[in-house]
Amino acid sequence: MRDKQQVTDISAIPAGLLTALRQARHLAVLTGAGISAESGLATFREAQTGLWAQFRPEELATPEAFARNPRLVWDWYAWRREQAAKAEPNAGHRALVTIAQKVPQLTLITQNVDGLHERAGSREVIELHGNIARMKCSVDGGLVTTWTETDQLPPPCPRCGGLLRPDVVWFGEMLPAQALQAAIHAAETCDVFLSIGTSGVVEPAASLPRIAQRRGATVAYINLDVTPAVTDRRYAINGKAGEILPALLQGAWPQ
Ligand code: BV8
Repeated sequence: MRDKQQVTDISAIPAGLLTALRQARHLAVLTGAGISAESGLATFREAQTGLWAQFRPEELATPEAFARNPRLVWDWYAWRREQAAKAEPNAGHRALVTIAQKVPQLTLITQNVDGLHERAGSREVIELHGNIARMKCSVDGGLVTTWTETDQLPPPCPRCGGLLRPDVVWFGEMLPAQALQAAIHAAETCDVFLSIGTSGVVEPAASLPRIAQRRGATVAYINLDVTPAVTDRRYAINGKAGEILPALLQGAWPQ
């Protein structure tokens, strides 16, 4: 099986974490850009490439940037939409789909807007920051699925003529209340919390693992450069999500 070839040395996974996973009633997972890195999508921390190298994401992913230069922001998202559409889910995304079948309850929370978890087969994904493939009107806020292609970019909303924008949460904007509430509830009630491929900078998502830890859950950070501050029931595993997640799966639920 393709994914099996990517299983790294299972001994790298702490036994305590494998036991906690096997016994978990409710597993909560938070993912960041790192889980999509092996699908070829640049993370936020990496310098942007080509035309976009001159910009920092934090400068473009804001209402102010869109107000100042809607065409520039629209083109950036059009480029990212194209990248996401060309990308394929990787072994990390797929391992989470299988792990969801092994535990009584899995709540998958993502900061990513690339839609790769759903394309891998995950269901009921909590998209804290929206989805780059969806468009909404920047004036009435309603979703827009079809519009007349003209040379005017961003296109006008067919309802009110306002400029269309991606249905993502920009810096300084509130997260979708229902999604945030569901994510916080999962962090408060899970018995194991996995934080995967995120630098843990952006709030309020970054607080979720801490909420889980405060409630006594076992928490594991899986990241390329995670701080090794391991304490009781808090694990830090350095490595690629696309290799560690299949190893977790194999180690906790041996075939
Ligand atoms: C909010 C969608 C209430 C858009 C994103 C001043 C004014 C206003 C707000 C603030 C302020 N100061 C602070 C804030 C709060 C702000 C914030 O947190 N800012 C940060 C920069 C300090 N948050 C907000 O604004 C949020 N809203 O707070 O509302 C409010 C309202 C008004 C005023 C005050 C408060 C909204 C935040 C959502 C922003 N939108 N995305 C888009 O995508 O274009 S965030 C965006 O960046 C991503 O979605 C993601 O969440 C984040 C990037 O983080 P990561 O996913 O962690 O990615 P990153 O590249 O950082 O890290 C990747 C990691 O993976 C690395 O550690 C790497 O080592 C690792 N990795 C790499 N490869 C692999 C790997 N790991 C494993 N395997 C691999 N192969």
